[in-house]
This record gives sequence, structure tokens and C-alpha cells, in this order.
Amino acid sequence: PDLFEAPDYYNLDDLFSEEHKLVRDAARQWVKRDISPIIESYAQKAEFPKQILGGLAEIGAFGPYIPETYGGAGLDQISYGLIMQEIERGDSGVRSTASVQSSLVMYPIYTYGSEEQRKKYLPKLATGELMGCFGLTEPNHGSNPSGMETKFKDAGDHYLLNGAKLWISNSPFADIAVVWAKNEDGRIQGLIVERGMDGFSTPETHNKWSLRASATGELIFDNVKVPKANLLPGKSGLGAPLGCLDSARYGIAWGAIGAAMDCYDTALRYAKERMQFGKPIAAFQLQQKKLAEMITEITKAQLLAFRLGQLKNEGKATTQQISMAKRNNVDMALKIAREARQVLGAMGITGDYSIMRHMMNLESVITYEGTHDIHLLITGADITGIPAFT
Ligand code: TGC
Ligand code: FAD
Repeated sequence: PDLFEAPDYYNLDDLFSEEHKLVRDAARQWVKRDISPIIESYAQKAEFPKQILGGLAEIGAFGPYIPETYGGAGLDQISYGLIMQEIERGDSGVRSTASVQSSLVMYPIYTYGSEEQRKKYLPKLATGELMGCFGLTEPNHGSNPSGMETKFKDAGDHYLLNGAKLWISNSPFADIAVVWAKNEDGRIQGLIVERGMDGFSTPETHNKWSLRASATGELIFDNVKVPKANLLPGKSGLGAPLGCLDSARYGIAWGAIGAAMDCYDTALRYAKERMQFGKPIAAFQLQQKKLAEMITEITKAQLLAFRLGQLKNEGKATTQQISMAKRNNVDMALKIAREARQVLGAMGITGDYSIMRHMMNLESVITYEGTHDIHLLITGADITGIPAFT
């Protein structure tokens, strides 16, 4: 009874297992208790609330689908999605921290790492004792990571790493970074770089109007000596980081639904209470149009995410299917945030309601993990057979 309103217009609950619902409700309760009351003030201060890390670990948000033998929660992909949905109902920045830790740090270590690397890092990443970040984007290479300039070379008993990454979520406080760099043959490989290594620094990026409760920064490598044992041996080439992005983008497709639900719930409640011209504004057709379109779009996005989750569970979801869901669902959430903000009139611009914070956050979400344009081009290339990136 004390949970959020949860729009479920097409009875998706009938399709979820008991485990899905338990996992979702635990995450929902935690967000309601530990995130919603504090997040606005952290966003205003532009500060990441570090005290939530233990709670994120407890609800299984760090490595939901990583096997329990490595400290993960051993859940399926739909549970992973539902956890992301509930967290992003609270804030996209908090969901970012969970996405990065799970899909961009634990996933590559689990999938491309050696057994020693898995044992050394995964259990501590699952509890939040160690926090990670993921360095792909560079100052000169965002949408085209294949052009990256960060490189490493063999220097006897270690590698020497040089270069810089920009816009890296969690970098200012991360203990380790999964960094993508080119070897002497120009082939992309992943390295685990640890805080404290000489020549490695992580300056914070300030002045963001979006994702303010998430810490974003740089990764700078100035002749960093990386032990050879820290190279991810399992996969090389751009496909290695892109494989991680598949997993993170999938989670974002669910997460965006959470942000949209929170905006819709807030707008619906407000519209029923706010009186103008002697009536609740929900009685006016123009406001009903907004609300009716919101629930329609949320419902379509839920069905897309659910079916994608089934395909992911079967190991059949393609990169292109994931792109479609990430693109559609984030765009849906951003449009709903903009409409919901208008339903609240002037109140919508204040931090007393979550809508404007969601709206600003979603401007990052529509850009990171592949921009809105790039995902359209991925669909375009898939259906025509003609890549239009260059
Ligand atoms: P392209 O020629 O298409 O592919 C290069 C190689 O990779 C293979 N491949 C994949 N392998 C595994 N999984 C996938 N999903 C794969 N997609 C492609 C492909 O077969 C090829 O292999 P090979 O053996 O032939 O070399 O590459 P391209 O250079 O043309 O680029 C394609 C493009 C533009 C779609 C890609 O570069 C792209 O997705 N760009 C967007 C970059 C991006 O999304 N960056 C995200 C950075 S991380 C982030 O934003 C975190 S925010 C986290 C948070 O806070 O939540
Ligand atoms: P650009 O690639 O310069 O694109 C600029 C514009 O040009 C966009 O509109 C784009 O769609 C368009 N464009 C580019 N290429 C084409 C084309 N071929 N055809 C048509 N249009 C095109 N990265 C990480 O590696 N790790 C992180 O943890 C991380 N966290 C982030 C957190 C935040 C808050 C933000 C904002 C970004 C984060 N990123 C991270 C970076 C993010 O992935 C990049 O911003 C994104 O990939 C786009 O790159 P760019 O910003 O350089 O834009």
C-alpha cells in the first residue's frame, strides 16, 4: 500500500514471475525510503549521495545477472530490467551508477576477464566495497569510439598506458576503471586501471545541468604502469566494449520507463487536485490528451522492454533490437517529462516535484550509451544493409 503508483495498463504483472515481483517491490520500497526523500537536495548540490551504495548492493543492483558464485544476484534479465526501472523512478543518475557498475564494469570482467580477475574483483564490486567506472569516450571521439587515441605498449613486465577519457560516470570516486585502449597493433583491448597507480588521475566535470546527482569526470593516463595481469584477455576489438553497451543499453530501455512513470504519476495526481475555472484541470480535454498519451506511450514501452527481456533471457536479443528499445523508451520518457512539466504549470519548474529533475537527467540519457541519432542509424543500417555512419 505504501508503494508508488505503478501504471500497468496492460496487466504486465500477469506476465511477471513471483521472483520478478519480489525483486521489483524490494527495489521500489528502497527507492521510496532511501532515494526519493534525499535526491532533490543532492541534485541541487550537484553531489552523488555515497551513502546509498550499500542499499544499491542490497537490492541486487550491482551485478543482478552475474552468477552468485561471483557475488552477483544470479537473477534473469527481466529482474535486471525491473531493478533499473525502479531505481530510475527515483533518479537517472542513481540508475547510471548501477548500470555502470553492473553492465560496464562487472559484465566485462565476468565475460572477458580471467578467472583470477573474476575472483579478485567481482565479489567486492557486488557489495559496493569496490566501485568501478568505464572509459570509452574521449575528448575527440564520442559517437565514433573506433577512432580512440588512448594507447598502451608493452614495457617488459607491465604495460605503459597514455591518453584521456572524458564524460566518465563515477570516475571521481571509482576505485577501478575498465579502460579501452589500442595496443601497438591498433587493436582495442580492455585494461583494469586502479586508483593509486602513478600517473592516473580522475578530475571531476562540473557545471552540469543534467544528471547532477551523478559524479562525472575524466580519466587521465600519463605513463601509467599497468600490470600485465590487468589486461582483459577474453576479447579484443571494438566489439568488446560494444558488447558491454548492449547490456547497459538494455537496462536503460527499462530504466527510462521508471522516470516516465514517475512523471506520469505526478502529473495525473496533480491534475486531479488542481482546480482552475471551478474544475480540476484533469477535466479539461487538453490535459486529458496529455495524460492519455502518456499512459499509451508508457504501455508501449513496457511491452517493448518485456519482449526484449524475454529475447535477452534466451540469448537472442540483437544489438539492433536493443538500440530500438533504448532509443524509443528514452525519447518517450523525455517527451513525457516535458508534457508532465506543463501539466504542473509553474509548480513544475520547482524541486518540490521530481519532473524537472527527470527532464534534465533524460537529456543525458538520450545522449549517452549511443545518441538518439546513432541508434536510429543502427536501425537504418539493419533494415537497409547500408551503414550511414560515415
Ligand atoms: P562497426 O564496424 O559497426 O563494429 C566494429 C566491430 O564490432 C562488432 N560489433 C559488435 N560486437 C559485439 N557486440 C556488439 N553490439 C557489436 N556491434 C558491433 C562488429 O561486428 C565489428 O567487428 P569486427 O570484428 O568486424 O571488427 O563499428 P563502427 O566503428 O562503424 O561503429 C558503429 C557505431 C557508431 C554504431 C558504434 O561505434 C557506436 O555504438 N557508437 C556509439 C558510442 C557509444 O555508445 N558510446 C557509449 C559510451 S559508454 C556510456 O555512454 C556510458 S553512460 C553510462 C551511464 O551513466 O549509464
Ligand atoms: P558526438 O559524437 O560529438 O555527437 C554530437 C552530435 O552529432 C550528436 O547529436 C550525434 O548524434 C551527432 N552525430 C555524431 N555522429 C553522427 C553521424 N555519423 N551521423 C549523424 N549524426 C551524428 N562515456 C563513457 O565512455 N563512459 C561513461 O561512463 C559515460 N558517462 C556519461 C555520462 C554523461 C552525463 C554524459 C553526458 C555522457 C557520458 N558518456 C560516457 C559519454 C557518451 O557516451 C557520449 O557523450 C556519447 O557517446 C556521444 O558522444 P559525444 O558527446 O562526443 O557527441
